[in-house]
Amino acid sequence: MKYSIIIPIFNEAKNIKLTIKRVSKILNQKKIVYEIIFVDDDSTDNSEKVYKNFKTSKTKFFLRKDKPRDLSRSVVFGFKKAKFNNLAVMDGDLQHTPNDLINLIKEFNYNKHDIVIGSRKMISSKKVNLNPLRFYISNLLNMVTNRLFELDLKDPMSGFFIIKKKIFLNSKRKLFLRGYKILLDIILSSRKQLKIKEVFINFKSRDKGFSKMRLKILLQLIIFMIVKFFTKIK
Ligand SMILES: Nc1nc2c(ncn2[C@@H]2O[C@H](COP(=O)(O)OP(=O)(O)OP(=O)(O)O)[C@@H](O)[C@H]2O)c(=O)[nH]1
Ligand SMILES: [Mg+2]
Repeated sequence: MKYSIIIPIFNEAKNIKLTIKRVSKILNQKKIVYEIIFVDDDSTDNSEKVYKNFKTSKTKFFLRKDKPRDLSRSVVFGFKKAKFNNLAVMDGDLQHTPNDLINLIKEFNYNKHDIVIGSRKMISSKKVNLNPLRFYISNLLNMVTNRLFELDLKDPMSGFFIIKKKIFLNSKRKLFLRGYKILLDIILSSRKQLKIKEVFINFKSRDKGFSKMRLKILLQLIIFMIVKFFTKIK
């Protein structure tokens, strides 16, 4: 199977080189047919210049100029540019490891899932490299999400997943399209019952660059959940 790997970035100049090198290396080793698509939300740190120094024949870079910048919209922008039918999404700050990408791909290749999620083991804040406050808020949100939407997912907020393009296309019209939770948005907007598999991943701490997580994103998520709850389609 062939994969389009979508990597949304905002001010990740310090991580682009290693991301291209590490992800490409393992995909080449495993003889996977792929393209890597960076969607840059008009970064202010020379990301595009850095990209040009390290690009390969299998990488692409798209600048998204729409304002305000938005992670979900960037991912969807990347989906629309993808040439393959299997869409993988991962962070561009090396928190998602190339080894885990291979594990997700293996699971996606050999079993007929609509979505495979790279899930963080949310058992202690240290294990998932989150500060205690973010860890507890994440856990609480996961619990509320599962309850509200009758799901049973360990990490419905993950930014690391693989999805069939047709599942995305199926949900497209109903997407909320704001904030960080594009995976949950797609799951809640899908018109069919989805076959979802979770694979545990190692979530590394961010070495370089800055987190873009803000209070605004949490508020967007709460509004998203309220809207989705009142427009539930199942
Ligand atoms: N295109 C685009 N990418 C974004 C935006 N916000 C974040 N990103 C990228 O999305 C990925 C995840 O964002 P992070 O800020 O690392 O979020 P996080 O991993 O939850 O937070 P940390 O653990 O603190 O790193 C990274 O590759 C970011 O560069 C955005 O508004 N637009
Ligand atoms: Mg990060």
